[in-house]
Amino acid sequence: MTDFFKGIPQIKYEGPQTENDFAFRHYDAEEVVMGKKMKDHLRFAAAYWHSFAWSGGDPFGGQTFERPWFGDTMEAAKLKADAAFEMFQILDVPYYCFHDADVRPEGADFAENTRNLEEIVDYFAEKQAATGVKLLWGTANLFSHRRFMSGAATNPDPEVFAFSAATIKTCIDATMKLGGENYVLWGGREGYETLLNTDLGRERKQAGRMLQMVVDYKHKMGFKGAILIEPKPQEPMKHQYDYDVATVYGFLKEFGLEGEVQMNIEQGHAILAGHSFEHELAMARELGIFGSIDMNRNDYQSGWDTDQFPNNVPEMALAYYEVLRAGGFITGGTNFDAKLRRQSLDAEDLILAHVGGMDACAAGLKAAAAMLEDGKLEAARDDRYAGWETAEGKGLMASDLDEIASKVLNNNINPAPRSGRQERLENLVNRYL
Ligand code: XUL
Ligand code: CO
Repeated sequence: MTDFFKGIPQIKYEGPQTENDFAFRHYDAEEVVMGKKMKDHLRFAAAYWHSFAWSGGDPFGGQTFERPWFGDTMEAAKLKADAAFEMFQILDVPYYCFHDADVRPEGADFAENTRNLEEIVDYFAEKQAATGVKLLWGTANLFSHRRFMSGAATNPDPEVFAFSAATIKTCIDATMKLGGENYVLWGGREGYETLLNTDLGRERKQAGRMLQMVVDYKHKMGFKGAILIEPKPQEPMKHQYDYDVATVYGFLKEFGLEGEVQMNIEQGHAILAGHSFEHELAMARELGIFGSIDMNRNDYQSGWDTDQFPNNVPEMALAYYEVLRAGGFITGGTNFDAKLRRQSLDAEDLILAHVGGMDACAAGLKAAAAMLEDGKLEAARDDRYAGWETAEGKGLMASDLDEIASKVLNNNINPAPRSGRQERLENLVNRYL
């Protein structure tokens, strides 16, 4: 037991009318929505890196947070784990996610990194057994250490490729040992700063080969979870190879990995790519590669990946609408890849950030479920495409240009434009919020 969260109560559902800051207004874990408990729809996870490893720095200033577990020793890593599992329990989040570098002290070399990771994984296994908290996904941090400054899989130095491959192996092993339900790859430095020094073709092939090795290892080890790629268009590199869902799909096809790898889609990354979150979710669904989500929000003025906690219910509603249309999560979940603002120093800030985020997601989910169950939005969509369900519409797809040209001429086809009814549909959506 640490005393970091001393005085903070267990967070419970009290309903929208409560005046208690330390309570859920919308997230009632046991409430059934569309035939499933809310906790099973949302499958919340807390992110170790933002909540327990980040020290509050920004490009203009260093650490603002003072945490008793800061320090690069095994003792500190265990204290950090104690506090982390206390937070998971206060919030009753069923899952957590971590990178190797968030949870273990940095070693002098690969062997020491591995020993440190194994020691902390054993500690996590005990904590999971004692609390019932589970691992949604594990991943390797192949972007913070200076050895990765020019990439991990895409590095010009084959020794860095080797170090990265070996590290991924240890992180898949750790994920499996902890019963993790997914393994995530975010290509933090897999991109480039300038074409003047970059062999783009070679780097993409290296990334493809690494991913094939990951998939092969998954099968060799009998890992039942999903391998997930998390697309992001820029930051840290000026050009990232995993730009967005559609780009990653092309990459998977090129390397014969479609059907093997799914997407972990992050709200803020979608915005950086010039998309909406719901666009990326819908695209993944249509391509059959929807897996999991990283939930957060960006600051729309700064245009940067600010990783704030989500608080915009209308945005959440449209996102969960697409999640529900995709059939919901199977191995995936809602991971809060979100961090406090650097002035939010207190333990209670960490708790209240999650409470607000969980409530916004729950309110969004309920609105999304109501929209779907009501069916008005889908009926309007069906109506818009109804022509394609007629014999003539279906026939077009099997025709050629000659046949179609004769048909247009003979039947004097002269289409009249129809309203897209956007405002009417926007008004409809607002009725559920
Ligand atoms: C970075 C980011 C990562 C991944 C995991 O923007 O989202 O935290 O989620 O490496
Ligand atoms: Co993320």
